[in-house]
Amino acid sequence: MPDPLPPDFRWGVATSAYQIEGATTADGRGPSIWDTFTHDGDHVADGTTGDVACDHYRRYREDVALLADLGVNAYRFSLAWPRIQPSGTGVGNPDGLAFYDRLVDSLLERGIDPVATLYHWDLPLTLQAAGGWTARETAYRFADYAAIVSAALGDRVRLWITLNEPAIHTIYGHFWGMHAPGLQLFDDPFPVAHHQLLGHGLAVAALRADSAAPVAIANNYSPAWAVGPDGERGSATDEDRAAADAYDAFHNRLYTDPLLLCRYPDGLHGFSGADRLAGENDLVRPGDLATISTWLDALGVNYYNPAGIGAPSWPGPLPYDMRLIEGFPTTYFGWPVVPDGLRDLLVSLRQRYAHVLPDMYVTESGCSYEDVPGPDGIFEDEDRIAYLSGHVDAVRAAVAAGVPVRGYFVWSLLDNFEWTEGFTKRFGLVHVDFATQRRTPKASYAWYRALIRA
Ligand code: IFM
Repeated sequence: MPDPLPPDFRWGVATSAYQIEGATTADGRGPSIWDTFTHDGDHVADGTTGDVACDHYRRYREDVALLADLGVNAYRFSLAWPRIQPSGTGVGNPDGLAFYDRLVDSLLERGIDPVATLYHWDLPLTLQAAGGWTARETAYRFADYAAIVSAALGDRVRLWITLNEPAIHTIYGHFWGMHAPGLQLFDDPFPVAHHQLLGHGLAVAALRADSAAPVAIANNYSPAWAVGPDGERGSATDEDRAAADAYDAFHNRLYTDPLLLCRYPDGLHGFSGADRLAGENDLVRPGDLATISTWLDALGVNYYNPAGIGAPSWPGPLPYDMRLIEGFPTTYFGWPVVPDGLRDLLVSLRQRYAHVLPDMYVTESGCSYEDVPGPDGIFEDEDRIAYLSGHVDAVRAAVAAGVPVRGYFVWSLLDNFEWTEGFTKRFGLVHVDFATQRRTPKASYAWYRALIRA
């Protein structure tokens, strides 16, 4: 059977600035919310920070060589906003911009398309002090930042991603408070969501002022599976299914319907504060939805696993309970491995947004495993190979079913700083010894290289 993937399919890997760069005070970089969050309190499992991480800021040439050897034709990275605007406003910091200039040029020299994400959660601290994403002003500051980046790199970046996973940033960072900035806005998390989406829409226009490259967003999609208390779909009740619909509205549709359908989704009535998304008011102002739904070139899909959802068992702030899904192998994170979930997700996005769905990219797909080296020092990460192989097959199946997927990005090139898990969860195709910064490609790296070559 012929391969359904187009010949110009983008095979890539993805990273983000705070997770790999380190050098958090170098060359005028200002502090971000993740710098203070990791330094204050005990938010991170192993007590670590991203101060050094993979030291990519200084070792980027070595990492670009790894990319070239891997054979990817695209590399998704993020820019640290506080490197570009150390206090979140004003002119661009030349030294910060120069780093990304060098990175982009070295990628292009190796024939690798730079795919640049503007925001992967590292808000400049001064903007947080002014309200962060709870404040409408932050959306406008984000557009200013996008304009600076586009003017500097817009001639060479091949695909822009505005935001990474606004759902996770809202829910983990501003609802449960386990991510920076550590807020618990149980009564009304929706301004955080709305202002990120507004910032996205404003940034799309700002990017296009200086760049002809297509623009996308990378959303986290976690398909909602109604399951019974035993973790089986077969034992789900109508109440569990209603809870799953609420989860889907809150986690998935909230960040896609406004972009592609120019409206907020149904199904949010069980969430405190959601009435503010219905109609125009001091939060959703006239013209906001038109801005948010500014025409998009591509939709980025970050997929890891479906979410098991049941009816709420306690009167908490959410109208659903998270439940374990039974019957599937799990990663070291405990996440169920469900490759077919990716195919089903891509097909369902195609169905829901049939007439408006732009090109799609799987902008993140990956897994953490323990990755113990063999006696020869080789990391035979067969679990990761099986995981990735299944997910690539799922993409092939979706494309064969007519879904316009144009690329697949493995999360991640390197083991890196996994937020509240610190360095305890490894997602890389390349092992990093964080004491020595030695990089050692794992068996999955060789597997991915062979796949791309084939
Ligand atoms: O490491 C994260 C990344 O920053 C965002 N998407 C999920 C990854 C794995 O948890």
